[in-house]
Amino acid sequence: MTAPTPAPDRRRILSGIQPTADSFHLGNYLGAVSRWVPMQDSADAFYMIADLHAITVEQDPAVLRHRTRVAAAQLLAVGLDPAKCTLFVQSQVPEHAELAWILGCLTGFGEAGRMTQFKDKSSKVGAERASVGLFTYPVLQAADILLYRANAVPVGEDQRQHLELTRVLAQRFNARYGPTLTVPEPEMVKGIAKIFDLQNPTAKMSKSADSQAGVIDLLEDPKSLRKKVRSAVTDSGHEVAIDPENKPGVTNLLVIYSALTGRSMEDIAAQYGDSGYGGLKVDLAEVVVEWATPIQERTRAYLEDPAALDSVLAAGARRAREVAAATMADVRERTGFLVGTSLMGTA
Ligand code: ATP
Ligand code: LTN
Repeated sequence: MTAPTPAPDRRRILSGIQPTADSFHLGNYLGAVSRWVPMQDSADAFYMIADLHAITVEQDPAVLRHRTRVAAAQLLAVGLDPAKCTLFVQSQVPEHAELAWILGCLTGFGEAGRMTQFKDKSSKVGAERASVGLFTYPVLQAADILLYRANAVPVGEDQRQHLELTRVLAQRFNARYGPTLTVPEPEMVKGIAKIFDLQNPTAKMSKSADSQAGVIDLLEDPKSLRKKVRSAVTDSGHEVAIDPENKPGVTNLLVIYSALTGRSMEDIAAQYGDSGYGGLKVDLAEVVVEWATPIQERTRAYLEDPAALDSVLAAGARRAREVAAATMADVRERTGFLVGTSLMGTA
């Protein structure tokens, strides 16, 4: 397999997703991974399966290994092309953990404690059961980004605070040790659709929702997909219209319909008009099944040959390590560690 050869003037981007579910859901797809596909043509793109982040909460090793492969298979199935981008698994690049340690030593305790994702997640499990890894999660995320000297990080609004910390840590490192790390631009991907739960259309679709009845999984069987879409909670009245305030359920269905077909929401709303919600739901169910089916088939095909899948990931890790190792060589030297091949073994 040929490694992607980036043009020297192409900007570098990095993004990641955790392998923490048996399938991506529609929110992950529309809000994150589907956006990655066109960017592999316009940027030198690094896409990472964040398995180190996945162990910040309780986990099962066999499940993690399986989910890591399922995540990779889905990413390839939705259109990531290893000839165009670098797709890799975080733990296969040991430099992530090493840089995270160094950055952790530059992070204030209070600074880390102000991260809202940590506050949310630790309050769910309780302070005693929340791990130090969960606390330093954003520092590891900063390492992910800074190792590759990424210029931009395409993520949704929910990651803004982590990106801001990344910028602060890069600036702090550079101020203390000399210019070394690239400060990434806080590029929130505009218009990233926030997809809401089909049963509770004011809450975001999430794998950690109490009930999965309103969560559409990419790898779900067609019968269940149809049932979930057809039984989506809609609003009072019967007119199909774009109205996030008063008709959040119907509007969410229009957002999904539009995103999966490329048709405008206005056009779809006009088609169904006052013929009631039923027709919209029946048709959207078919749109969802048609979207999921080919991706499921490709995902299954990748999973049938784990050795081939692993070798795609190994090639991605080799390419990622080349870049990461170069950054770490600079970082080690700047930080004041003894450097030189005789001391570093064969790495
Ligand atoms: P949790 O809610 O348990 O934290 P999640 O289901 O939101 O998990 P993440 O792994 O946190 O999934 O998110 C992966 C990516 O998918 C992130 O970039 C996030 O912005 C995006 N994403 C998640 N849910 C949605 C959603 N409902 N709409 C749009 N984007 C989403
Ligand atoms: N925290 C991110 C996943 C993630 C990431 C990254 C995203 C880990 N490392 C580096 C962008 C860049 C999430 O939960 N969406």
